[in-house]
Amino acid sequence: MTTVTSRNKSMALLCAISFVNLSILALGGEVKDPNNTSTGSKQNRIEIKDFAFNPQTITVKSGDKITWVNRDEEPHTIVSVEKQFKKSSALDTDQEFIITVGAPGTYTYYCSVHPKMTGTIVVEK
Ligand SMILES: [Cu+2]
Repeated sequence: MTTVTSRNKSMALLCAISFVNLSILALGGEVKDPNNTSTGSKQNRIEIKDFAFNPQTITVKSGDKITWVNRDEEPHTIVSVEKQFKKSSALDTDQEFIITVGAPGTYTYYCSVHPKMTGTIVVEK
């Protein structure tokens, strides 16, 4: 009887371990998802660091997404000169702002808190 009980305990432990492993795998999948967009468009990321947009000029295709992430301790905004997209709110540290680009063309944007910070978006067909 004792053998059966300990075997049951081992099985229960194995199940628990498998469950934990599955949870980790599921989490890993979620983290990877933003880099593997279902549309097949590549990830276009602009980092805001030391009061500059990096890269300052980005070339994307119409329909692509662009993500800005603020790596500064200061708040920054993203404002389109040509009103290509709606102005972002003030981004806190590590906060992101995402747009989907539309018509082809060359667009400029700046940070309304620090207007000397500018960037260019080139949208190809
Ligand atoms: Cu700024």
